[in-house]
Amino acid sequence: MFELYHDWDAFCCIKVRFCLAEKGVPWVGHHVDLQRMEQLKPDYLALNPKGLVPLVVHDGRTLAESSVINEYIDECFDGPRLSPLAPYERAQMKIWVRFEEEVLHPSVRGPTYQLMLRKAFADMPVALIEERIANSPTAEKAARLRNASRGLVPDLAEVDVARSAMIGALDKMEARLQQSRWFGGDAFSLADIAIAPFVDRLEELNFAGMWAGKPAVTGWIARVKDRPGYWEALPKPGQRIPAPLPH
Ligand SMILES: N[C@@H](CCC(=O)N[C@@H](CS)C(=O)NCC(=O)O)C(=O)O
Repeated sequence: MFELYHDWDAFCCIKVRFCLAEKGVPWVGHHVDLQRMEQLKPDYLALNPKGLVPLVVHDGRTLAESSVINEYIDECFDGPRLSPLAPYERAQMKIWVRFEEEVLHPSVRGPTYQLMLRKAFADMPVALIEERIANSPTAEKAARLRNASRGLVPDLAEVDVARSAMIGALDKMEARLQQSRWFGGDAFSLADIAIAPFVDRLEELNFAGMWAGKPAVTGWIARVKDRPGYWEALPKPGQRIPAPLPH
């Protein structure tokens, strides 16, 4: 049995669900509601002391880190290969997965907290917020959550810094996709799976206009959206974080 601890509208969880859908792997889900800071409940921290989703339990063993999880899924299960065999293409795939980890996912974190989770946390009782934050494994996480749970006034400077990083990232993606149909080369791979949730989050943040004038990125997005697995991975109505605050 393949168990996934996840939240529906979390970047790294969409990434793992997209991989599972592409491979056709059945899974059982356990919802960890980030809008209620459930990643900081003691029973979840016992499974993943970092207090992050996703987390997998397979054959009784746990595994964290979405990119590692996706490689594991690709290797463990039948279904279409999601990693090129040719060494150079395989290396390219890894470079673009790393780009997602180092650039894309960090760039959405600020706006997600400032514009989306801030709104969600506004409905949480202060005592519950403090109870959860007290369990935070790092001071950085505690500070981020406390900042985002204090009122409905976002830190737009943080959003602007992120916006610049996103524009720079989309320029790099455009250059790569001018040369290559998919991020890893000729074939769809784990790199495309890793980067696809970035598109979804930008759409949720109402930043979709950022790829106007980027035909190669626009074409790649259309090809990703042609895949049923992408739609299977996305949250369904009612599973989304509320629409962002004005910005
Ligand atoms: N490098 C980790 C990052 C995991 C991560 O940051 N997960 C987010 C959701 S996409 C999370 O759990 N956020 C809750 C928090 O930071 O407290 C991975 O790829 O799995």
